[in-house]
Amino acid sequence: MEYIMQRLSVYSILIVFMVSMVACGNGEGTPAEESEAVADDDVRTIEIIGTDDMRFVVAEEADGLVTAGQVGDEYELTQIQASPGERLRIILHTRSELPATAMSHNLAIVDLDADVDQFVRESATAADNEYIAPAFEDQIIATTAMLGGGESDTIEFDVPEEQGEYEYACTFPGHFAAGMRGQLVVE
Ligand SMILES: [Cu+2]
Repeated sequence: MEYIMQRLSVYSILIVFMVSMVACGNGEGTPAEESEAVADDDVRTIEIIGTDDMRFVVAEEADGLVTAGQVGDEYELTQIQASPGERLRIILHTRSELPATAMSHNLAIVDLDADVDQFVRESATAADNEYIAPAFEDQIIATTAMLGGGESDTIEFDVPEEQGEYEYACTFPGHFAAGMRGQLVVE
C-alpha cells in the first residue's frame, strides 16, 4: 500500500510538472490559460475573443456554436445555441494592442423584448457606466465587463427558460454596426 502511495505521488508530481509546462507554452494572459482555473466542472464554457476587426471569434468550431466562416485561424461566431435554463459560462477576451479608449469589447445579452438597436445607441454615450445604458439594466440577461486589450472576463448565468433568439452585442461605440453582434438561440 505504501509503495502504491509513493508511486502515486511520483505520478502526481510528474503530472503537475507536465501541466505547468503546457501552461507556460500558452504565453501570458491567453484565454486558454485563464480558463484552466474554471474548466474543472461540467458547466458548458464558451471562450470568445473580441478582435481589432470588430468580430467575435472562437478558436474552434463546436456543437452549439454557429459560425460564419473562417477569419485567419479562427471562426466568426454568429450564434450560440442553448437549452432553456442551461447553465452557461462565457469567457470573453479582448485581443488588441490598441489603447482601451480606442478598442474595447464587451458582450451583453439582452432580453427578448428589448430593442437592441436602441440599447446599443443609448449605451454608446454611457462611457461612465461601461457603455451600458442604465435604462436597460433590467433588460440585460448577462453582460461581461468592458475589456481593453489583454483583459478577460468570465460570466456565468442561467439561460432563460423562454425560447427565442436573444440578441447580444458589443456596446463599444460603432462595434455593433461593424458586426459585433449575434444571438443566443434558446430552443
Ligand atoms: Cu467591441
